[in-house]
Amino acid sequence: MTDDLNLDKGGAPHQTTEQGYETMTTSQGVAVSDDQNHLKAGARGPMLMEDFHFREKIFHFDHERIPERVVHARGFGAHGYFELTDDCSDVSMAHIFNHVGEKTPAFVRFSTVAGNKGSPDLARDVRGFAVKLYTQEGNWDIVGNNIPVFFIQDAIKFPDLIHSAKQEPDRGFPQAQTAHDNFWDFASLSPESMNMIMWIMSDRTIPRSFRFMEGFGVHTFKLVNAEGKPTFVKFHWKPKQGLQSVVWNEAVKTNGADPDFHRRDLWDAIQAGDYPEWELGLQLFDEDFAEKFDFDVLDATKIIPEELIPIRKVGRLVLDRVVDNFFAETEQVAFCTQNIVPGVDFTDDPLLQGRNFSYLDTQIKRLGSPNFTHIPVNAPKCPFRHFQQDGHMAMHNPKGRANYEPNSWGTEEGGPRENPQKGFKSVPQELEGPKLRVRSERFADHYSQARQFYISQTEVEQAHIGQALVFELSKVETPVIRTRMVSHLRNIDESLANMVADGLGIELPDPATPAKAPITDLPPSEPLSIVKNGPKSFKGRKLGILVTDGAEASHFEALKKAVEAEGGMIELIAPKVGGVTLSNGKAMPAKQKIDGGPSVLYDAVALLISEEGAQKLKNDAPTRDFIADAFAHLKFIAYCEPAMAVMEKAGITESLDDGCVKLSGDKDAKSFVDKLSQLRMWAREPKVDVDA
Ligand code: HDE
Repeated sequence: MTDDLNLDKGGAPHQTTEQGYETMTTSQGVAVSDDQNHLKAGARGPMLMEDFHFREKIFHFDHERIPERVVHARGFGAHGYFELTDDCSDVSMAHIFNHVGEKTPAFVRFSTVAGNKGSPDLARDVRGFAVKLYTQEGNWDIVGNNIPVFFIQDAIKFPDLIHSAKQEPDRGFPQAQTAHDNFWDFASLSPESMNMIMWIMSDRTIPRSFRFMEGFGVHTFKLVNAEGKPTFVKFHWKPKQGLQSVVWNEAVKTNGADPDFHRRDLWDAIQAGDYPEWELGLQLFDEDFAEKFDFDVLDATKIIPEELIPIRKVGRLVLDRVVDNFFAETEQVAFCTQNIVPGVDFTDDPLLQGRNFSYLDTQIKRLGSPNFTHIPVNAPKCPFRHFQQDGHMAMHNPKGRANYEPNSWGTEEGGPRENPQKGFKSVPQELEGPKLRVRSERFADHYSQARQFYISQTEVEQAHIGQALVFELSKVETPVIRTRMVSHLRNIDESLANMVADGLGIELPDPATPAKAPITDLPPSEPLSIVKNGPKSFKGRKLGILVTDGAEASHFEALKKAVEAEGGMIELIAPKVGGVTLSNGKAMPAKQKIDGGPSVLYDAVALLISEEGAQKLKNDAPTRDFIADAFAHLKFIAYCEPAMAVMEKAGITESLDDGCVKLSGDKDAKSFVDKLSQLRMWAREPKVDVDA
């Protein structure tokens, strides 16, 4: 309850209970005497309607839910700030781009797209990356994703896309996944989605954490400087932590082990003071470049490779505060693409134009009133003044007589007026043309960039794309849809098409007929790969140490020291959550009991098991799974000699490789931790996966 609602705290006669608790009251402020029993006629009699406390409590509960977002329902938000590091007055007059070192408050909400509010975090899905910047000139929302392209080119197709991706309407499943007929039917009938299909089948859609993924504004926007000169821009958020994803089998198991894995990760990191940070990058270009570029810069299914337009890093976004209340902030935050400030402008991207309508409309439906801008998380932090009034739940109610203009009430009483000098102005633009429902010819090449994305990946990543396609299409029940999809892959990469056809056990179909030929061979682009843009250290990552009574204390100390020196964290997993006693008699509490802390929750693992511990655990299924999964998920594993007995039962001792480090001497822990920035032993993959 906020202080201003808790009126007259000091003077209220019923302020505290005899035990010193705050007194519970009704919403009207009347003290409650009994919150355990409703008012009845006799001890076993019926309820009396006059029980206003019961009625108020239950009616409020009945109304707790608001509609979840029609897309991006599951999300997690945090507060932080944006700080400009490079003056951008050459391209934008926005205050936020002109004051190096000034911190602008920000709220960021990460999300999945297709799943409902309660769906698991590790669904294979695009992640939303929506940023609200509370600038001194009004709120600016960059409502982006972790993928720089989109499925469709025109907003009119959005309801179809989303209907096809979400659960099928007759059966109400599957939840939070595209692995079903309707999605692949729509995608295979919409060749414009092919570039996006490559991106979503890559490991980008199974990020290890929100902290380890990029964000993109997707559309081309404009920046406008003080002379009114526009410059085209694409926005990029580059994580300082480096990129990292999980492998599919790990994602599936993480969803079972901890469906809140991503939100917990962000919460824990911020609470621990390990604030995630992204650099804001701008790709800036002019009309000339736009004219010469092979693709239309208004087409949101295309990127501009960083090799063509390098990224100018201009600022940093830091998330340093968790929310006080999930509903008030994360659930009620309302992002709108049309929220821009002077110095920023839209382009005619047909997807962006449609979004500018949709977001305001959806917030009114979801939050129930046009006064959603009065909710603290949505209200600007700069002064605001207008004549919009009344409506449900109006919180900011202007005083005085003037609620219209022009009026004769003078500057004191007459309220606000437009400001031609400082107000937002759209960049003047010549417009002409017939009224048409058409798609520009320049949007017609659907395959060249899909191919470019594919060939920019490492071999491992290419294999994952192939495997993801085989997995998803194997869930499709209608053979013609599978075949149609493979016919598109033939226009992207012949070896990929072969891999997928083989994985599905079907004949290679003829290539689909492209809307525009020929398909161009574009050069590979390094920033498109996750593996090539990984972290430089183990910072922000977690080593899970499976430990038993009697485990060698020196190994534990050495690992802890080496991991913490890298900025990483350790977490103990033990047979009992009460903890263990190490060889030196030191008692260590555990964070997890083994079956509640499977190895999927960690970036790397260590097995500090004593002889006695090994005897107890070697037939324990969760312990075996812990080890076998860590190995199968290509994780680095440190182990001590006695752990070998359990590792053998887990079936990994015959395949040990350089990613498995035995701890014997003093230096072993350090050399193990030195390897951890590689995150995975990719070379192991063919040994643990027949499809790799
Ligand atoms: Fe959204 N999108 N979208 N979208 N979108 C929504 O607004 C929409 C698109 C994105 O954390 C909705 O508040 C249309 C692209 C994010 O609260 C809705 C089109 C991109 C979020 C909506 C698109 C996005 C949304 C549902 C096609 C990446 C979550 C709830 C033209 C650049 C924001 C809501 C949050 C949410 C409409 C396409 C990102 C219905 C019509 C492209 C991150 O308004």
